Amino acid sequence: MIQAGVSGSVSVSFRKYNGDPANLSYRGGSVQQRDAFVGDACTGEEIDQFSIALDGLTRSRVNVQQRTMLHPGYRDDVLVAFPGPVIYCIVANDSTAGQTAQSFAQAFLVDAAKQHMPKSVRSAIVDDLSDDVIGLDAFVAHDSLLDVEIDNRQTLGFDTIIVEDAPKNEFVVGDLELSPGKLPKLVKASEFELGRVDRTLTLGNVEEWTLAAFTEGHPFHKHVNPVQIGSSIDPDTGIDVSKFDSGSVYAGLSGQWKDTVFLPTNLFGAPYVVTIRTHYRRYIGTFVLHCHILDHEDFGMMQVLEVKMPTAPGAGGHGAHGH
Ligand SMILES: [Cu+2]
Repeated sequence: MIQAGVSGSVSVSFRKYNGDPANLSYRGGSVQQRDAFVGDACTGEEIDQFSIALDGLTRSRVNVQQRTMLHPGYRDDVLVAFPGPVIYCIVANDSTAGQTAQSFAQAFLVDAAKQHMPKSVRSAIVDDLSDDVIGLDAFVAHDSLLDVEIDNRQTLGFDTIIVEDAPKNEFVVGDLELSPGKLPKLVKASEFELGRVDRTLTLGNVEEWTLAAFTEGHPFHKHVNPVQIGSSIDPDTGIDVSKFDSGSVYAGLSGQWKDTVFLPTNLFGAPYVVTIRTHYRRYIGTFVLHCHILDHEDFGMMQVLEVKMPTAPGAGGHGAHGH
């Protein structure tokens, strides 16, 4: 499933259709009318979805989810086992959790590995898939950065600033001022400017970035090298919601690779503090990061980055990361 970035976030679930099949023809109408239709007819339990990849990057293990959260720019590859040949609804909202079909998804993946994997790796892959958590480690394209020494840190914040009597609001990107025990503050914020390089990076470096969105959530999207999610701290509870057992819609993201990461806020616009790591592996030159809500990007929520050789003027040195 792909959310291209031209509407808001959606959470997708699959439920059995229990209404009259004669009522299935397309019906336009208000959101309330559609919600009423779904509430009357799509009353089956939510079916488990087994997520194997995020933004096309394989997860380290399968994540079992009843809802797939698709923020602008997100892609999620899921396996779904429909329990029987009846009509199902694809529903974009919240509901109660459904029953588990884990054994079906697991058996499907194990069978596929037995048939298609080369002999030299087959038994290791089958063992990993047969584990309770359905491990996919052999398919993860990048070595984890979470335990390696980092060369540099960056901070980044997104905010929408309402400007009275102006033709448009300001869509800014800046740095964060971080102080222990306090929420981050957005500093040095500005809109995109053609010809300006906002960050100079060094080839070979591993960096940790601390990210936050203010006022409302924004999906952070960086080109070229993917990012590995470290943590995402809820401003109200201090809990890392990216851990597998957090019970949150953000559960299971820690340690996974993506190129679009949603930066949530709480109801009052206070930011979750998200950390990611990234490695400038091969590419030298300029590229961009931006909010993946495309209207925000077009209105200025974008920065230009440049990766330079470690020996180039203005590069930060280091750059000999040996892994
Ligand atoms: Cu945005």
